[in-house]
Amino acid sequence: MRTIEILDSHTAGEPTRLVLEGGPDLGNGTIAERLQVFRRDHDRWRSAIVNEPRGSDAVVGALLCVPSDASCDVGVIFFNNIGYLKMCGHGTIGLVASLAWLERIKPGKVRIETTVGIVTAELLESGDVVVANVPSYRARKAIPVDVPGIGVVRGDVAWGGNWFFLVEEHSLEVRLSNLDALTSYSSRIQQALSEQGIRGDDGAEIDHVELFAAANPQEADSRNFVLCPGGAYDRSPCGTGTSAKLACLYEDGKLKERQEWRQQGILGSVFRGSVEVRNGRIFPLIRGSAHVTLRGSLIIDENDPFAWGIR
Ligand code: PYC
Repeated sequence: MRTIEILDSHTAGEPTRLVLEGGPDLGNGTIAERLQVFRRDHDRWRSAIVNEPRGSDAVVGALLCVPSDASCDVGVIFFNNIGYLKMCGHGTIGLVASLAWLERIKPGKVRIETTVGIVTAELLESGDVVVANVPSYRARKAIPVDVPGIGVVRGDVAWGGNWFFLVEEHSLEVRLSNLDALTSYSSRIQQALSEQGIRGDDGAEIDHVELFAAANPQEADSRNFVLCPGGAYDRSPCGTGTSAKLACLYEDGKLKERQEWRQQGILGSVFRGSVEVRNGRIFPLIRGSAHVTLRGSLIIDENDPFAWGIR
């Protein structure tokens, strides 16, 4: 019998399950190296933590780690129903809000070692969290992809800590009641990108698809739907997706440095974003809030046929 100590939260509706204790032993390498160990030797832990019967396709796991970089306060590895996320914006907001809830941190800055570099977050007195993400950029603009059953769809390939295909022009209504159509459309785009070898700069799969629509200007500057790897949609406006969007807007001259951009997600919740430019690199800032929903222990009983999750 094993127990895993967890703290659940949601950020703008999107769940994060923070693993505090009892997770797999990944050694003392860098967080990027520990991710390789997690994937190679302990993947069943990922499934046990986020998948049914204890979780759901929407849950993003965040394994809290001792950082290898002495300048950092914590390390984290993000994962989901089918694999590992390179970075996660909503999950970082959830992590910081959870550490605050546990009284492990006070308002101020937190340096976080992630698998794609160091991310700084600031816990504000209000409880909001501002994530200073990894540098983000657009790799290719208006790439056509021939999607079976749909036709040619054009989108930008951009990095915001994960790889995204950002689509402005499509025929779908971006609202919650249209979820099935949005999911099917985005899944077909994702599959076509993969089959046609359209990839991120480092040859990595473009595993997130983001569709945009106009928002009510009193609420936001844009509305999105984001399909995550594994088929679940992001309940939040997606921190890394908003970062990719901010980089594209800045590169198009549609957003100035430090100008606020309000990105609304499919549930109506909003992240406030902006960019800072240093040495020609675009650093997105994403502001949001998270709420703790559950503290508990997951129990892994080897006699349980679904002890390691339903995969
Ligand atoms: O907020 O970056 C994010 C994210 C990625 C996948 C789910 N949420």
